[in-house]
Amino acid sequence: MSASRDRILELFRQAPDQFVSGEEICRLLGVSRTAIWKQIGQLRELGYCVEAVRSRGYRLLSPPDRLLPAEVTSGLETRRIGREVVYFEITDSTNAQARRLAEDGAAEGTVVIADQQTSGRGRLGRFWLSPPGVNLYLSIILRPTFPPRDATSMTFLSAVAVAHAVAEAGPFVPQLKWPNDLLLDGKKVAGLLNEMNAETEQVHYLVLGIGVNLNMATAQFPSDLRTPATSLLAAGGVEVSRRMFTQNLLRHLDNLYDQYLREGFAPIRAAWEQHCNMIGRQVEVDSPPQRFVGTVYGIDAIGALLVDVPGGGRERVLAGDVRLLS
Ligand code: BT5
Repeated sequence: MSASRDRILELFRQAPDQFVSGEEICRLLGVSRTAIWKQIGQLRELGYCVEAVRSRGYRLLSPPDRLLPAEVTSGLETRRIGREVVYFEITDSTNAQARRLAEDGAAEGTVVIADQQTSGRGRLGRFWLSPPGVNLYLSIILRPTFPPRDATSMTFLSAVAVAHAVAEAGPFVPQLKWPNDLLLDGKKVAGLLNEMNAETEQVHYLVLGIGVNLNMATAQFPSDLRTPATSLLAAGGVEVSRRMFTQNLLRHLDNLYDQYLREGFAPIRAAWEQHCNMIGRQVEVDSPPQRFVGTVYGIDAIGALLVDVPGGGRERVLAGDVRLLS
């Protein structure tokens, strides 16, 4: 991470296609010419094509599709989410990093992004495949005043936000699968992992973890994943701008969170049910120690799955996995 590098990128973004003089950068950043030259070298290593012309300065020719803080925050204008972005080229897991930052007092809305994860996490100790340069791996720190029992709503809120961002990225019809998957044509394109640190009555912080397969090639998916997987590139045939997708996603998260704080779970529940591909369909529920078959009715006021079972009863499923049968 480098604050000067981000400031230089910001200056380039403010003056598209124009030269920014070395002198001006020195003055604005309060650093030496040598320091700037070093930062420009780092940007080039990251794939930024920066032209340097004696007596005119530096000009950004072609920005690569990277998710450095300056790229993500430029023009974002959200209320809470993404006011602060922390970036890692490579890290173990953005959720793990977000938890560390939250323990150290990071503000609500702080977003942690990585280009690559070495121990990307799924639920129940599962892994999340996180190769570099192609996808989005992001975690958001929230410090809500609502009680811990309401925290499950945030999984549904992030699912709806990802669904909106996916629908905007191309001719896609995202389907939500309870509790935390987003599918395209029945294949998993995104996963959510929300974690909480709380006492009985108070949430210290929540971490909303989101992984979206954007430009991953079909050949990069191993054949033994739990559910068949896809990416927006594989499903739509066109590369997606990671930067634009991330900004759209953060805007949706920010708007939905704001709406949630004002109006509660009802609008999010309705939006989630609208995108859910399970309503009215037969499923097999695996919620240890229970396993049964039934027809999905919807979700309740805290996001539990409601399943009508043969014989007339309605089960409430709080945790587990669900498989479509028809
Ligand atoms: C999830 O778990 O779907 C939650 C994934 C959350 C990932 C994000 S990335 C940013 C943040 N930082 C983290 O460390 N995690 C979060 P689950 O429902 O348990 O699904 C995991 C299963 O999906 C694995 O066991 C694999 O079979 C499969 N899988 C792994 N990587 C995948 C990928 N990239 N795309 C589709 N499926 C994948």
